[in-house]
Amino acid sequence: MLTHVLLFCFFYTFKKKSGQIESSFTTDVIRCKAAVAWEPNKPLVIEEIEVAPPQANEVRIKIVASSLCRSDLYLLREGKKDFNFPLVLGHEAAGIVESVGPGVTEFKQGDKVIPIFISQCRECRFCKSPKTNLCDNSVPVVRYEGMPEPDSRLTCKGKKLIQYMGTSTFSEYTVVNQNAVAKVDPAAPLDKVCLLGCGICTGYGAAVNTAKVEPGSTCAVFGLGAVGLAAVMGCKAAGAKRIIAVDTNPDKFDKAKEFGATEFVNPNDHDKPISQVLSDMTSGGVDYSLECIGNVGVMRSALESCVKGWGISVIVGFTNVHDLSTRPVQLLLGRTWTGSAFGGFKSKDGVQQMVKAYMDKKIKVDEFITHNLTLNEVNDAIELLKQGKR
Ligand code: CXF
Ligand code: ZN
Repeated sequence: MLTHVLLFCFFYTFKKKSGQIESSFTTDVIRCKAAVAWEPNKPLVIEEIEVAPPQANEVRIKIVASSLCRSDLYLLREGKKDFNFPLVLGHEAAGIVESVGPGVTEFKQGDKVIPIFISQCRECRFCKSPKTNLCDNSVPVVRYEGMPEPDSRLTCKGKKLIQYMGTSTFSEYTVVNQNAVAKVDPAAPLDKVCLLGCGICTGYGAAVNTAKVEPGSTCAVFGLGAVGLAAVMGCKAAGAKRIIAVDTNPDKFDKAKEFGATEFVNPNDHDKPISQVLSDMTSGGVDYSLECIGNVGVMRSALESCVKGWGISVIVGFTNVHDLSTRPVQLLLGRTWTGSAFGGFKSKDGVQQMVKAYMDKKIKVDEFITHNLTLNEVNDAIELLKQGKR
């Protein structure tokens, strides 16, 4: 069977050093294990690394559980273009605050937290607008011309390790800016809620916040990995009547049904373009479509599967290719083509809201987990995710 999300857990008990004061600053460097990507497209190497103490406004976190997201693999494959190496991947995790730097008031040692790749400083123009979650103080997730690499607290063999997405959770410890950390319910199981650090919020929020799916509507979700399943779950929560799950791997349909999909389409079973198939099924096109793969061809199909007049298509899957196309008439006829990162959730607020929803049993999380592995098995996790063929 296939893989939705892989989880590897570092189960440690967190112990306070005797005599340590809870919110004291530390000057200790921690030596611990991390999975280092020395170069693109090569297996990660488990190394002993040094994790510097948190500086002003930073939090050092003991990672308890981290899952693997497809964007990590994308970077490992395409990395050289966007980021230099070596780096430490991982941006979907949960842990416990080990120490805090000067200026940190929101967190103390022992707090359960989820690091996030988008910050929420609450002060910038973007944080102040209800229209976006794209805080201006987030680290660059991909590097464009002239953009500096994010600073890093991780080193190995005398080399700085780039902290991909500012998080680098494939490490026993990491350091993250306090604006990009959400405190979570002390009762939350970290080996489950780690999934709220990316995939589930990304897919669910894309349906609920970005598309703003309406009750009684018809939706199509393209790609049934973790993000797609979360999008299906979001469409269902928003009251969609029909949720059409689209994937070239029919093994994924049972799981999609569990999450709320009502119909299933494998593009390989049809001679017609998938947009035509969906248009025929829905008398002219779906109200909402969500592309959860990161493939520009599928993005176009998703848009063209929408009904004229009011159809909304959301780009959710990540790719950094430079061109995307459709016929302008598709938009002229009233379709909206949009997208979101982290499901449009203001990052800290969104994580807390989703952890609460999980604790209140309003959303599924456990059902996304297919494997439990250790950090030492990270390359097996990568292989398993690659085999989840799409
Ligand atoms: C991210 C990937 C990098 C750009 C923003 C969205 N999604 C997470 O996996
Ligand atoms: Zn991700």
